[in-house]
Amino acid sequence: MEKTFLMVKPDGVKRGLIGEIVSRFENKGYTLNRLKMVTPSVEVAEAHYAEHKEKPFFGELVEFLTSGPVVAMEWEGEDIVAVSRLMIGKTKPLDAQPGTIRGDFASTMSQNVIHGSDSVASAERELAIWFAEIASHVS
Ligand code: RTP
Ligand code: MG
Repeated sequence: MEKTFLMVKPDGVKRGLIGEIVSRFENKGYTLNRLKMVTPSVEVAEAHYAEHKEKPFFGELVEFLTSGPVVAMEWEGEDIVAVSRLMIGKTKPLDAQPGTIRGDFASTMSQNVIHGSDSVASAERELAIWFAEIASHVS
């Protein structure tokens, strides 16, 4: 069965949205396999967002992700990578439809409550970063 990596970002944790977000995926029928609450290290945050290393907003991205606890999760279900991205909604607030998590709870591009892997390959890479044994001594 397909797996994905979902994460409640620091703003989502601070705003008390963990239960709301977990409920949406539970209600959808997906299975929560693993969950941990951690304040990410700079090393883990940089590895997670490695694809954006050259972007002008990379520094802010890492600073934001390391600003407080996040809830890192492995979820499983049919076509979960693509469907969870639909449930999360688009990155730009103007494009995030009401009914999606970002559409309902996020009003800025930088603080958008939740991360979801964008492909099966990204999911494998991210789950290895956040849940492999090596992560336990870098996070
Ligand atoms: P995420 O990886 O966090 O789930 O978000 P995403 O796939 O929807 O968006 P992505 O393109 O991967 O960008 C990662 C995060 O970087 C911030 N961003 N800022 N200023 C900008 O142009 C810009 N573009 C992206 C967003 O906070 C986005 O979640
Ligand atoms: Mg992304």
